[in-house]
Amino acid sequence: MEMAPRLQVAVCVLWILMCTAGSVSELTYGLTSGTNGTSQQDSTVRDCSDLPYGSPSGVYTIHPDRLTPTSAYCDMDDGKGWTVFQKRADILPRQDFFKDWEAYKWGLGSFDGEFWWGLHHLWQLTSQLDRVYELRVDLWDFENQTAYAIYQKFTIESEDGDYRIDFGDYIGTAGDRFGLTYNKGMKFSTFDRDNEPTSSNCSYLYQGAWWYSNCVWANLNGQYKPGVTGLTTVFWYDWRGYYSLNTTTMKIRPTNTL
Ligand SMILES: [Ca+2]
Repeated sequence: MEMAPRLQVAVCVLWILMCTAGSVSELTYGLTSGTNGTSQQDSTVRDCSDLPYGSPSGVYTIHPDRLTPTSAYCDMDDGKGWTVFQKRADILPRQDFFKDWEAYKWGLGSFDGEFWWGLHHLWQLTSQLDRVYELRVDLWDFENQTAYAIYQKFTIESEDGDYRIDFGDYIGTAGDRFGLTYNKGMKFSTFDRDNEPTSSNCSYLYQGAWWYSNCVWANLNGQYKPGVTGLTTVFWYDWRGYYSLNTTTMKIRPTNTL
């Protein structure tokens, strides 16, 4: 009998924790958080690099504008605190990436599987005056080969600028004869928001969403089609041509913190 009130308190505390975690994941506009829940952080945590050293990789609540709690997947494996904004992987159920502007603005998918974090959050982070970000792209094929591309000074403009992309020097093994540099300075386009200069619709042609120009040599939000070679797949042309890749990630971290 003595245990009953304590048990009741424990259940209530657990219930409150579960409800809190639930409301956090609802703030992510279609993105669902990991099964391990979201780790709440205070507003000084703007991106994943602000997490305490030794924190495990996972989903955290960060504050890209120093105010708004936002769930993000943090890759802490190398201790540098990368904020991951794109992931494709051989995970079921398959996530549809052929989505509209609002989906790419606010995010799509699941932190447990494939996801796009959201252009709004990327703009919030990369427009901070006191932080300069580097972008790292990692690629895997189905033959256990991997390649990467790193770009310095990665920024995204606001929605008024259609999330125009800019970045500096490339280093890496994926190749950038075309790579992402082909699309440098371009606005983001989805099938319902054609912001690229061609007379056609690159998003429809390549079945994805990207900073298309005329049109693209790296289509990481394309259709996930293992074993297929073609324009609509998830490809990085300079590395494997139009081969549909196994896994891709895109992530950022500040290289200077004032
Ligand atoms: Ca067009």
